[in-house]
Amino acid sequence: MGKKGFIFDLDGVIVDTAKYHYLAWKNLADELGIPFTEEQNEQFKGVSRKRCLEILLEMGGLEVSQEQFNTWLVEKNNDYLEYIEKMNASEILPDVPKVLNYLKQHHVPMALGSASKNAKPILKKVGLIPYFNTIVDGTHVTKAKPDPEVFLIAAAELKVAPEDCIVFEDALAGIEAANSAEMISVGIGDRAVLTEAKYVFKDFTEIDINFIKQLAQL
Ligand code: B16
Ligand code: MG
Repeated sequence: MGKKGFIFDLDGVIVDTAKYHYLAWKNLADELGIPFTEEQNEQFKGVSRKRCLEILLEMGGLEVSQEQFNTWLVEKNNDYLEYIEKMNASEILPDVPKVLNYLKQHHVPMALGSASKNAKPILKKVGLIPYFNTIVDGTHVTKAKPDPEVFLIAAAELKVAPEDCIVFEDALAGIEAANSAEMISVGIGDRAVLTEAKYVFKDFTEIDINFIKQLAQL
């Protein structure tokens, strides 16, 4: 076994942008007369923007032209961008810096592996860019989670073998992606949802630094 690498999902792991995605999708859903609850928003976690809109339209039983589809995609994203414009370091989820700082101090390579095309501006807003050796996001991948592409690119860029990578994910699709890349999956969220994760924690406050030390084999 070689050097270890850590890969972090963004939304739901490092920051809670899911609430802003929800508000922006809700605005569009209201406009289209499609009922949309926070529960339904669960299906949108870890899923690409395009796929989210397809799901929303399926929920409403709507079929639309490519042009209309693209207009709504832009509308949703512009709305979302207004929410993230106001983000700052206070939105980093509790105890995430504890883990990032520990790994940084021990020179463990770290990557971001997110489906979001807005990952870089969000990391900039919250001041976490310097922690990551590489940022692999929705602008780099052709296949969405549960396809392992995003994590495999991250591992290659970290120059760490996939089986030596540890992935932190809040979405089931992301856990599946990590598992099919033969990485160690750590679920952040509900044990009942993240059934396939090797380990599950409610959030980072439940993670003991000794656990990280062991995973990193320090
Ligand atoms: P954007 P993650 C994902 O981020 C979100 O969980 C998902 O809800 C969103 O639709 C997707 O990013 C695309 O985001 O519209 O910003 O490109 O969890 O993979 O960090
Ligand atoms: Mg996520």
